[in-house]
Amino acid sequence: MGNVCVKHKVHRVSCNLQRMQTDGKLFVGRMFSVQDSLPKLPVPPLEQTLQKYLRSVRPLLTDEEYVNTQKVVEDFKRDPGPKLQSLLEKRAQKETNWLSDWWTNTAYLEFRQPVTVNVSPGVVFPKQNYTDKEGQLRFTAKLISGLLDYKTMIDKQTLPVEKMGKQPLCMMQYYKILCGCRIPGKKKDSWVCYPPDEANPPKHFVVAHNNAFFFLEAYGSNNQALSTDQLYEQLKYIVYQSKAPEVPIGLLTTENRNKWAKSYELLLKDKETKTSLSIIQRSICLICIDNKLPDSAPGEEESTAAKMMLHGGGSQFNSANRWCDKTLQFIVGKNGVCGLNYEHTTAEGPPIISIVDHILDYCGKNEETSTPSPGIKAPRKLNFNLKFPELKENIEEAVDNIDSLVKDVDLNVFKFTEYGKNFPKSQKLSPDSYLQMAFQLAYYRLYSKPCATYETASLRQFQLGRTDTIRSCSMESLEFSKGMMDSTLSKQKKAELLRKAVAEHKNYVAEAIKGQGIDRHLLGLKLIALQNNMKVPALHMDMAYSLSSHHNISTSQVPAKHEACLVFGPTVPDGYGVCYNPQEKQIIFGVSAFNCCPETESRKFIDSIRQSLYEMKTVLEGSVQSKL
Ligand code: COA
Ligand code: HC5
Repeated sequence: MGNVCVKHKVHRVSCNLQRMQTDGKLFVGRMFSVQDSLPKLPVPPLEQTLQKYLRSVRPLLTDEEYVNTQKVVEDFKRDPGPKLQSLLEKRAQKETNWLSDWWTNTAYLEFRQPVTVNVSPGVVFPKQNYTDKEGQLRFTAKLISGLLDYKTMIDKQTLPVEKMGKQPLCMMQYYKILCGCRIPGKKKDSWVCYPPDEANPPKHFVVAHNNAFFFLEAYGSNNQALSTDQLYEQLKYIVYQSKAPEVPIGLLTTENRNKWAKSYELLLKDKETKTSLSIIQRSICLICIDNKLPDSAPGEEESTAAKMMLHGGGSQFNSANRWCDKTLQFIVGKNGVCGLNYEHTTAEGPPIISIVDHILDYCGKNEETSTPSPGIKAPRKLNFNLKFPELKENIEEAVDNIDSLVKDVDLNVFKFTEYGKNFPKSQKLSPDSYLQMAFQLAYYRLYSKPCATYETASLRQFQLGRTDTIRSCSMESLEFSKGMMDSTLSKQKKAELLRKAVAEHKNYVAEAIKGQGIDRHLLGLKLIALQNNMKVPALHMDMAYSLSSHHNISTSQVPAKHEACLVFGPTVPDGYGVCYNPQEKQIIFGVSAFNCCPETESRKFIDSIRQSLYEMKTVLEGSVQSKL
């Protein structure tokens, strides 16, 4: 296996992730067996990015605007483009990944709005069949056992290396999910991570119930995980110890980050409170046992559940029963409603979903295999002393703010059951590109214009890779959308336009996942200018750049084995957030918008997506595929 050693700097910790001692032998886990041989993220050629950029903005601009942007790009190509490109290439030679730290800062740590709704996605699990408190706690205990089972594979690095096609993927995100936490800062947040091979890795959970937080040890005296029955007894004890709702201190974590940072600083002044905060940060994850669930109209149960996962329903429901800085919060609600919320700084959706799929498989098995662990201790309630009157005021303000945010979120879940990935596959079309074209058509039908659209592209083929943007709106998608709305066109012609638009999108995807996308490259060129005390280039100040970065549709495909529904908020006030889980015979969508924007409405967009999916199938079935 060789002497493989990856050093990766995180903000406060550096971890030697490859070497660990297992049963007295030096062990290089198979999870990281190819880590060192993964390619480094390339810096794409400047000329290529600029050409692609011009193509991508074309459908969003008038002729006159486009001519102007062409000139801006030409100027940039002469100066300062080449200089910035060469500086960026130098950075890329030095760093394991020229983008990853910049991305963590720009996309996450410097972002000042609340992580709730704006950053942290929610996942709804398939409904479980418990109906009372005992069932809720028994399911929670089993969920924890399933999680610990998965955690062993992370800790021992025995998880198989994930692949995309034949390409192995970077597994580093898995190492950060069950040991990390975001920390608020006044201008910029930071995060901590206590990975398994560092001293004192996390061995406890924090359980939230009735807005109180409890320290729950996961392992007994000989490092053996508590059995499911033992966990159940511990959870029962926690519930018994927290019969009445506590001061909703968790709401502070749903606040604007600067505000939360001010409160956090005050909290740290008290020694006991500081210890409580550290216990939360150093935990494996949060387990939220929720109490209340708002009534849902018939057919709305899944959307209500999705709101519970995204924001907790407001101060009257479960929003305070959370610690939103924590990377992972499993949420077990009443009547079988469960799922999770995760803070996005350290990981993308797929590793999270891999854990979810494992837990749901584990919970689906009836037999109880775990044996009791000796030497377990009773859970301990964490104390928070709100010494400063300002803290109480800040909590009151947080109540108002979360309630306004909750009111503003317009969220609906949509299960399209007519067909799934199977249909586009049968038409020899990429299901993902096909769905992206359905979004383009859905938007065009409602607004008679195209819009900048974001789709996540995975960069995990590269060391420490995160994401790039797939600009799904293209001239081809616009031609397709217009064509579909034109009653004079034949099905044959419409199908051709669809195939062309899908091909264009698929090509963009193929390039983006190879590190030849344009958005992160353009971001890099801007950040390297700033780092070298140069001004922001005119290209980045041009209206085409801001317009094409104002994503009225922000999307992400996150496939899951189980019937999970995934949701996140829009990234602009007048936009839609669309997360989709395409399964073989159905597609599950979570669609969000903001109520404060009169032009957007999640139901309206869902109806339009549904219509697009029907119409696209009809035109494909009513046409003959060209042999060319
Ligand atoms: N004909 C028939 N089948 C086809 C096809 C075609 N022309 N093109 C693709 N398919 C098949 C694929 O083989 C695949 O088969 P499978 O279901 O057996 O796996 C399936 O259709 C899906 O392929 P496709 O729809 O093209 O998508 P993809 O799996 O390649 O994913 C992205 C595309 C962009 C979603 C993916 O590359 C990516 O980057 N994902 C990252 C998402 C992410 O990280 N999200 C979370 C962010 S937090
Ligand atoms: C549970 C899965 C949620 C998916 C979250 C996701 O896709 O986040 C995107 C991350 C990225 O870098 O593209 C961001 N987005 C929500 C704005 C699409």
